[in-house]
Amino acid sequence: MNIVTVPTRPIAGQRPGTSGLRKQVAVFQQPGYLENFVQSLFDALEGFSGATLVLGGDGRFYNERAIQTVLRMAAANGFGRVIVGRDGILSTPAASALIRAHGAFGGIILSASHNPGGPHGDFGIKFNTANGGPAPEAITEAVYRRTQNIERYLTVEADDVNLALQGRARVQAMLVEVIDPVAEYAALLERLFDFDAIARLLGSGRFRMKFDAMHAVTGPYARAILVQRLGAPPGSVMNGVPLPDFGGGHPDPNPTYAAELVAAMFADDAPDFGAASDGDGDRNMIVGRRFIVTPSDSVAVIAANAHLVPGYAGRLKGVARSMPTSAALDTVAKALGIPCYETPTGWKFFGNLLDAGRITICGEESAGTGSDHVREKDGLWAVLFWLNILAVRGESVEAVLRDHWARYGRHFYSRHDHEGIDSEVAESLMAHLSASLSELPGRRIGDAVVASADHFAYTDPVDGSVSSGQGIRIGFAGGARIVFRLSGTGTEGATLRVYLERYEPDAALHGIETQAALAGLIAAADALAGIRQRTGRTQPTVIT
Ligand code: VG1
Ligand code: CO
Repeated sequence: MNIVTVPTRPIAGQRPGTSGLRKQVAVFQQPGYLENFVQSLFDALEGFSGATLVLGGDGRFYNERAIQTVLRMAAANGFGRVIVGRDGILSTPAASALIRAHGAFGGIILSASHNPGGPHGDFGIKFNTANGGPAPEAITEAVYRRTQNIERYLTVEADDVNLALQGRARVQAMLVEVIDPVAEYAALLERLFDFDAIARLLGSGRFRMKFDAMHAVTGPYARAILVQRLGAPPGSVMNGVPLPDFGGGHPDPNPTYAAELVAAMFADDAPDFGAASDGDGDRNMIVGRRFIVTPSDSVAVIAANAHLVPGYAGRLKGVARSMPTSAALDTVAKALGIPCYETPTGWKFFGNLLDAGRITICGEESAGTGSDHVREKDGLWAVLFWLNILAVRGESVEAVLRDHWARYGRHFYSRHDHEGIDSEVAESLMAHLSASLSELPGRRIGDAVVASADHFAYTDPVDGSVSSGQGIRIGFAGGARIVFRLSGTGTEGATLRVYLERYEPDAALHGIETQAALAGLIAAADALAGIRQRTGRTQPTVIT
């Protein structure tokens, strides 16, 4: 093989965040930017000579160019085979499934997930290990260290691989298999859910659904599974054609950015069930008729109803949620008598628990839900889980939620995002809050008394690794809490996330509107952190 060694120099700022390295497209287009990161990744890894790599992305602008670059570099660095999705497409959960099914060394997923795409949008790259899950911090930090002293990258001279053509190709000695991005993933989901029951529901004429693919990666997956396999009418999938700029939208499934779906679900002739996924297909939003399901509630409902779903009946070993996710899941775990783990934000922290067989289902408040079937959160998996529950119970989404609250109590929950604030302002807000923590316990804020205030740190129960500085938690007497974090996925300025939660056992009070139910906490968050005064913002950019 003719390996070309290209001299290069370190480029600052290549530290992966919550989920891979995300930057504006223009940054990734700088000569050597992608190459430096990919070579640093390969330099930080060992034992892949002759091994298999899974490769694909969410179809955003620059996806195909980046894939061709990675293919040449994988060949030069000694991979034996790359499995790549046709047209360079692989959703994040589908990539995870392929890595596991093919015994791959790992996978490279090209995505900035929910961040906007297009020439003026964002691009991203992340590495998943042989278990199919996002690389743990030990690896991402080693990659980052390598980016700081890299001097060369390796590539080969070779023509582009025709990604439109399913089948085998070669990049010098390395085999490239271009595969259907949907087939194996769809077959995996079919083994978990009662497809016959769901097909009966969708074909009954008494149940209508809308799935919003937001012009992102799930379009082809949703058409193949919901329409072709389960018989939903073709109009059930909206925005189903992946576009390099996601149609100019923000492929983040929440009431603000999936406004089109929400409008349809609140219309007079609203369907019974609505759902949406994000850029790379790992998130989900669940909506009933005129009823939005909070992701924290969704994972709790999924766990509480898992006995109704063939792939999960009688086999919940434990559950886990990220720290800012509401404790609705904990309440279900307690009732089921199974452990509930609390991890930092980001799916990589669930990997060890899943691998060790300690948990079966896990979720995050940011619309991520998943299980041990892969090692990523999985948008369509959550949609099928809900459809399976509805098919068995024969009730509306709202009825399922009201029954859940009546049984377990309601965790009023909301996240307020302040996007695009000045980084220094955000850092100083967090620093001031941090400096005040030791004086807070015992203090009265509005009509609540602070019971605890700390930085969340996590010790992985499986490998003992410690992750500190994972968000500031303020707990109040009575159990309400506020969490403050800065986002680790944005590319411009900073995003302050404020997470608000209050438990209400009294069913007579479950109908209160969420923001009204949390008004006291919202005011307390501002009093504690000085959000308005420091950022000049009077309203959050996004409320979920
Ligand atoms: C956000 C979410 C987090 C999620 C991460 C990646 O991170 O809060 O829960 O795991 O995005 O999801 P942050 O650091 O911005 O809060 V995805 O679908 O963007 O890969
Ligand atoms: Co995503």
